[in-house]
Amino acid sequence: MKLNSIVLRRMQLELKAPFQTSFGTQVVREFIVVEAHSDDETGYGECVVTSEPLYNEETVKTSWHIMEDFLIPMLYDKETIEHPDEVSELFKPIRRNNMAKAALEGAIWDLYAKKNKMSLAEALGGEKKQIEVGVSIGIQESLDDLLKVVEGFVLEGYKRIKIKIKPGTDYEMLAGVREKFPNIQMMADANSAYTLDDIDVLKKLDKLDLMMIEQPLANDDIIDHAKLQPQIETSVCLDESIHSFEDARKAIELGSCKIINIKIGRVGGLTEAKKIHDYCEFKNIPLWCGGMLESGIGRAHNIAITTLSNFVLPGDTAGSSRYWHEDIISPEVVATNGIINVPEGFGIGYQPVESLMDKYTLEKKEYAPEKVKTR
Ligand code: OSB
Ligand code: MG
Repeated sequence: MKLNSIVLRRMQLELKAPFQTSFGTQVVREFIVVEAHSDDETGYGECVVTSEPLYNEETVKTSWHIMEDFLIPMLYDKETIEHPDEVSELFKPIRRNNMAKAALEGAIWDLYAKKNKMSLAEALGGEKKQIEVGVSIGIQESLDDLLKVVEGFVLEGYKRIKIKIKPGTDYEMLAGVREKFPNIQMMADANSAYTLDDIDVLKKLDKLDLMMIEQPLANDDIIDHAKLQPQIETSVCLDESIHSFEDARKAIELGSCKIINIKIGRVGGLTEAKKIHDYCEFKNIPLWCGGMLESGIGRAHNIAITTLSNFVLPGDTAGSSRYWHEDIISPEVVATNGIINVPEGFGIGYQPVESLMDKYTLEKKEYAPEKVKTR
């Protein structure tokens, strides 16, 4: 594959409703779209980074800088790319900055699949034709509000709900939902808001028949999680703590979790995600695909990776309408009864709509191998 140019677009979509987690509230979603142009095809990737460094250390500005000044020149250093697995090798000298790396790699994966007339799912080795998804619900003002939101998604057909918690907004809220929805598949996500000193409340959650608790302890921890897991019945799932295959291997060896949530951006791309997938399958660690409030482009990548066999738990990749008044792809992602049909077209299988892309673009810059054009 020969790249003619790479285009970065800083974009912004307004969320239908503010999304509150233990680390902050998102009202609008600012992100970056990557276009990888060859002679005949364009591959699309999404940088799932946020405006502020609250989920991880990257921001929209830092990831643009890392792509512009380091990663894009590295891509052009190579005469041609035969397979997208080469991209993560190329990027290896650059430490971390995983969301920046994943965005460029994702665009190359899409381009590769299109050139080879395969769906991205097929190119990754995924076989599922349908995937199961749930919905992630932010922290609400009151139990009444929470019950209304949950009921709305249940009526839309979602079978699995994840509820964000933080100290003070945890047991009572979850117990209230459990009472009204005795049979629903329910789980909680703390986004690192607790410490081992909170063991009493974490133990109390065992009464609620949760599928799992996601990232209860520090974002950079695997030691305390290994101390916590044997003390509670609920499965611990790691999100923030897992940035690589090596992180996954160490967490599993230590017994820090029984489940892992994979986010393509957090682990630096689809190649690394696949590597973690294969290892977790071998180790009998169930996986699911996490979300970062993606636009349709990132959403399509999530759907593709979820077709791999060890993504056995419903993920956070809900339909477009759960997030946006209008998405930037055609068709939009639709979840019916918590099921998404995997698209069969080449590459990501959804077409970014040029006019909608432009409508939500705040800034656009083209990087050609020889010259750089700016709008
Ligand atoms: O922890 O999974 C998380 C959104 C932004 C940052 C972190 C997280 C989330 C979600 C939403 O839970 C998942 C989604 O619906 O895309
Ligand atoms: Mg999470």
